[in-house]
Amino acid sequence: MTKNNSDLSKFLSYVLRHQPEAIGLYLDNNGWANIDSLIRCAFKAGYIMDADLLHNIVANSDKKRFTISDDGLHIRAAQGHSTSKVNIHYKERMPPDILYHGTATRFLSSIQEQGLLPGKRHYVHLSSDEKTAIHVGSRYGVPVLLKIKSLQMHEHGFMFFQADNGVWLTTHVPFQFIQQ
Ligand code: HQG
Repeated sequence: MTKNNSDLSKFLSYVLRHQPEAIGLYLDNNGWANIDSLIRCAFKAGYIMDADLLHNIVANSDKKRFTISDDGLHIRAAQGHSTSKVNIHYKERMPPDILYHGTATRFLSSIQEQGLLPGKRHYVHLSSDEKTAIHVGSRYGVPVLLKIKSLQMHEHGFMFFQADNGVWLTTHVPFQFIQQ
């Protein structure tokens, strides 16, 4: 079956964020894969792409999920990792007053008890716009928008990072910093 760009993008998310070993791909500590190696490993797994197609997928990713290195030789997922092979050194940044997190109503009671936790991923993902957050939440059920008092968290010593694509990351949001 031929794979379209959306299939290839999902495949890239899978190997660059979660299971590089599924295709024998090496990711360095900062999440970078050599593009030639990726093309070779993908081919063996039945995903046919060349460097041009890869660049095309990266350029057209709605959420700018992937980054190509300045020298053009490497690619990585901007955020969303769960693999223990990767520990990206993100830039620490001062967050805006409020950031948003979209979740599903069925998670609310647990979030009330534990705050926001990263789950399988390395970080809790936050966005600066409401629309993106609602869309993210709708993947898991009836969406609900949470407003996070991010600047206040920062003033309390919580660290915030920003991925290449602008997504905000932090390790835990205690419930007290979610606006009621
Ligand atoms: C929820 C997508 C119960 C959390 C998006 C979320 C994002 C809790 C789910 C990126 C909880 C985890 C990440 C708690 C958090 N109890 N549930 N204490 N704390 N949750 O997929 O944020 O399209 O790992 O609210 O755009 O949904 O893939 O995280 O609903 O940037 O490129 O547990 O993935 O990007 O789900 O999404 P996820 P997320 P892509």
